[in-house]
Amino acid sequence: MEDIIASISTSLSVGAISIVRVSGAGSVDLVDKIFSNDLKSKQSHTITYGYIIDNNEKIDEVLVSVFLAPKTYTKEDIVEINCHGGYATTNKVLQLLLDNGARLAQPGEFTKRAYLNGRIDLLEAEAISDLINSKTELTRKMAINGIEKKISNTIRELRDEIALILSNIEVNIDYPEYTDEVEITHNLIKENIKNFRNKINYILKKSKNNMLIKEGIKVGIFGRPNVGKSSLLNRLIEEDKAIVTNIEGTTRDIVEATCKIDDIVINLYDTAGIRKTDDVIEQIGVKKSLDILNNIDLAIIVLNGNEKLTEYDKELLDITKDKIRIIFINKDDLDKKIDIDNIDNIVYGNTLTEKGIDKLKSKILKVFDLEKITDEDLTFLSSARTISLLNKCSNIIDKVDNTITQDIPIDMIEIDIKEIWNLLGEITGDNYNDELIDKMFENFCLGK
Ligand SMILES: Nc1nc2c(ncn2[C@@H]2O[C@H](COP(=O)(O)OP(=O)(O)OP(=O)(O)O)[C@@H](O)[C@H]2O)c(=O)[nH]1
Ligand SMILES: [Mg+2]
Repeated sequence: MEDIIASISTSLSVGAISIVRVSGAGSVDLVDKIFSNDLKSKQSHTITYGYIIDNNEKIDEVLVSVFLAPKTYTKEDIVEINCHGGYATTNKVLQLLLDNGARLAQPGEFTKRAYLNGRIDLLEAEAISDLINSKTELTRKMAINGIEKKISNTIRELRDEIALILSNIEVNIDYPEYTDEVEITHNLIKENIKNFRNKINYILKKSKNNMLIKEGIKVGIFGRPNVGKSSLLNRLIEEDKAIVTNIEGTTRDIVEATCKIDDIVINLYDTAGIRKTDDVIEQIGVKKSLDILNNIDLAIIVLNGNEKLTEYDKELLDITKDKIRIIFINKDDLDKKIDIDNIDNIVYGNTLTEKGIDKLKSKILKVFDLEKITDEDLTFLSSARTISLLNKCSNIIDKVDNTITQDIPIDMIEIDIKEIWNLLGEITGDNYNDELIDKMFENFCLGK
């Protein structure tokens, strides 16, 4: 039998109320030992008023909720003590529970039990953590969709489709003597795999977008010295954070800042102007700029519209040609001297009058297809763990689709299809290994 766990579920600070939560068979008896009133006779989902007592000393005046298994958060008996907020009282109540036989819960252990006891799946568990951590309306909506099983349902539907394909393959293998049957199922499997491939790639694209919404879009600002990178950062965040001067090489270290565009968090990185330099500090800055180029979702390349393209500009355009990027041609308040065409995603503007800044903001959302986000858009995966599993599924199904069009015997793809079934099961947590579960719940907050 599982032991009884206890933890402070509210954040430990001075406040009106703190909640200390206890879960496991025997929780009611345990709390009863330190409570002034009788708890054992209480019905499930009721609240009782009384005192927490330690050797006849009144510790706190509290309200105690009793929730009996199985209709509880963990599917076990749960008792919640609503005590007065603050360090001394809350810690004392917790200490008394530990002295009387409870064990201090690990981070996320209540939710882990909810999962292991079959009340929620791993996607719902992740959504609970996301809801607690959400900082915008969009991420809150996404998380509540997860708790409502919308994301789990999407993945389970995929898994059902794979099960159907698998059973058709097995029919095909088991009855090869019925050639008609083989022909029919072979075509059917081909068609099913095509549909599945389209669906999984659509879900993957939407999921990657959800991850951007959840984590924020990482945007690096690059360009040679003095083109106006720091000025642009300041305009985007509407604050004079980065130092701006007319001296080339002003920015040496990466300047990080955040802003929001339509409730989507944008993590900005202003970088040192890229050029060859003898200045050692600036050299390090230039190296950092190039390093960060590999760790961002979007590059904004700033060019000076008042000058002809230089070798450095051309080099930067070349090294970023395969990246998702927007070219911001700055200083269009001055005469236009730049000669650039045949390049996508150009925005003209200047940081003095802020012309083009709104256009740039819309473009940032547009390149990721995030201009109009519907409620349906927020019903996909959003964590690195699940997206990497879905990515694997997508790679396998691409391979299978290519194989099957070459009329290779159908049993050759059975192993691959089974692998997809397993991977989808890992996403929901229907398949799991202990190490993964331990790792996942470690990141939860205490008391959840
Ligand atoms: N006319 C005009 N001047 C600008 C504009 N944007 C920036 N500047 C000026 O250009 C100079 C350089 O601006 P910064 O923002 O420091 O340029 P930077 O690209 O960050 O430069 P480094 O940090 O040295 O790489 C400053 O004197 C700015 O006032 C603009 O849109 N129009
Ligand atoms: Mg700068």
